[in-house]
Amino acid sequence: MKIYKLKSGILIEEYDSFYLLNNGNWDEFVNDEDLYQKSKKAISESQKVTNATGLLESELEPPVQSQELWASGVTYYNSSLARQEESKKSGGSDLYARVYQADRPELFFKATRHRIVGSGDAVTIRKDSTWNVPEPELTLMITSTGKIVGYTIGNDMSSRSIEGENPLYLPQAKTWDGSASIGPGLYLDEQPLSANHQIEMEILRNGKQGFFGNIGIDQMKRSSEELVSWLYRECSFPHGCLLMTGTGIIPDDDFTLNHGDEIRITIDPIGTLTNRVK
Ligand code: DO4
Ligand code: MG
Repeated sequence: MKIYKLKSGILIEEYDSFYLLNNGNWDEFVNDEDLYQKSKKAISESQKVTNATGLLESELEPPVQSQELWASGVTYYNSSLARQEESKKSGGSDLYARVYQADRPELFFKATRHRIVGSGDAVTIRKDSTWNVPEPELTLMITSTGKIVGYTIGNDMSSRSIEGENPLYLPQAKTWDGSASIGPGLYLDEQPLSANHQIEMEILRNGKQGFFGNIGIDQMKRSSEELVSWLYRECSFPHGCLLMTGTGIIPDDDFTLNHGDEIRITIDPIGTLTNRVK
């Protein structure tokens, strides 16, 4: 089952049928340990709609309201290697090798709703950055009690030139207006998402494939539950929280995003997150 945040309410998808919960409040709705059952029940109180494609095209918003978006770093071997290489000149290489092995993961604050865009919207690149990449990441919806109740797709847009200059520039390499994209909706199931799924990313440049990469979620060094338990150690999240789980797809060093590129990230069964670079 999937739920989508629309301007006019919440759209629920089950077995290719769509139901609109008018005026559903996102914060109240999603911060629920039984979100799957609650959404199933909400179908009976909703209107069945036949114009779901039109609604999703004109009204879709990212699946976030008052939740903070956090991100995990260096959770895949590829990410650790790429960052060690990138930070050689700054003398920071060793930090990335160590955090990959350490008990405590790298977790950083990414954005609030204001800096997040949804599927179909444009992401941005910083004007003061020369090396820019998308980072396709499985993203968790977690309740205020710390339970993972849904999954979405995230793009942790990153400036590798700023990050490589000095690891202390991480907040500037990661956070600016339009630096995060999540969506299209939340995937809900009774069971946790199996690690057998693949994350795929395709980048279209002038209509042609400019990059393709994929990775199995089972290549992640840490479990989602482990990342959540560290994040919730000393932070409370009254409305729940979203957490990106890190990237394992790293384009070659000579690749940088261009204005006009289209980024498509797919995780079956969650869907596809599509963004143009403004
Ligand atoms: O420390 C750098 C950020 C790492 C990151 O965002 C990732 O591995 O996905
Ligand atoms: Mg990342």
